[in-house]
Amino acid sequence: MLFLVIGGAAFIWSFQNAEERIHIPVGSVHGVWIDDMFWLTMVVIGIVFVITQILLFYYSYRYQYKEEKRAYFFPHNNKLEIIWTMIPAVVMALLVFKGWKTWTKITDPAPKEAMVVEIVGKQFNWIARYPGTDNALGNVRTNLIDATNELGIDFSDQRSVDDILPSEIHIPKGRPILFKIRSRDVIHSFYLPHFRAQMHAVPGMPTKFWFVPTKTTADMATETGNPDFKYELVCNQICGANHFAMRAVVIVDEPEEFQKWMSTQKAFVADKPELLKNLKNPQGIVLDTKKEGTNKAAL
Ligand SMILES: [Cu+2]
Repeated sequence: MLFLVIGGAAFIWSFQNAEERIHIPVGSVHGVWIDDMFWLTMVVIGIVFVITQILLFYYSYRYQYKEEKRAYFFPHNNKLEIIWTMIPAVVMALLVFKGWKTWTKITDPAPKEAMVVEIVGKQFNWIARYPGTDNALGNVRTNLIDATNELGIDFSDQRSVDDILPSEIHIPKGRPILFKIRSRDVIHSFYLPHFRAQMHAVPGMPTKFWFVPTKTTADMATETGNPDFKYELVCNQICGANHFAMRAVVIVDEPEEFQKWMSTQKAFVADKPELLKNLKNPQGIVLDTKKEGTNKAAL
């Protein structure tokens, strides 16, 4: 019985102690669904766990060995077997079904109006690419990767000309954001705990994840009472010696703030016109550098 009491106390303590880590504030639409499922499962298995543990310890105490006691021979009971097989099977099936429905909804194709951001994991940081005004990301080819062109963007593709590689990752609140995820070297994992979003970044196999952020960084700072609050993008797959430092900050802005930030961002090639020397079909492209006549090679 002592074990039951000590074990029970440790069980409650472990929950209280981990409270802060279990209850991470949520900042996305589907994050609420995930949390609901998590807590539903937790409550169901928690109740079963507590009841079965109490019975387990109680019965082994109550029916411990005593000289004068004789064991009762009880080999089989079909009715009991059916009850304790069927009830857990049905409850589990319902939980799995709910999980499957929710996951299907989360992984549905992104809505057409979704904003696209490409995220590339590499040892040991994340690089973001925005499609620019044409809303289309240019092609990439691994053999084009070098010190300047870290993503191997193919600048013979017209769509790549206005691609932006900002130093910070900003996204607007209330709009679906489709992250197109790639890796340049090994398997990384794109993990945004506050948005309940995780997807592996696999070399040679593009993956994606879309969600709608519901709270700006400032909203979250107010909610958590932490003026320095930051949404984190971390690598959640051990990927090498500096895995622990593979982290970026995601800033969620009000839509107007986001537009303002976006308008200050320059195309990646704006100050690297030499990258455009292989550009095909350059008609219709307006570059800042054009005025200065530095991208003659492209024309
Ligand atoms: Cu990594």
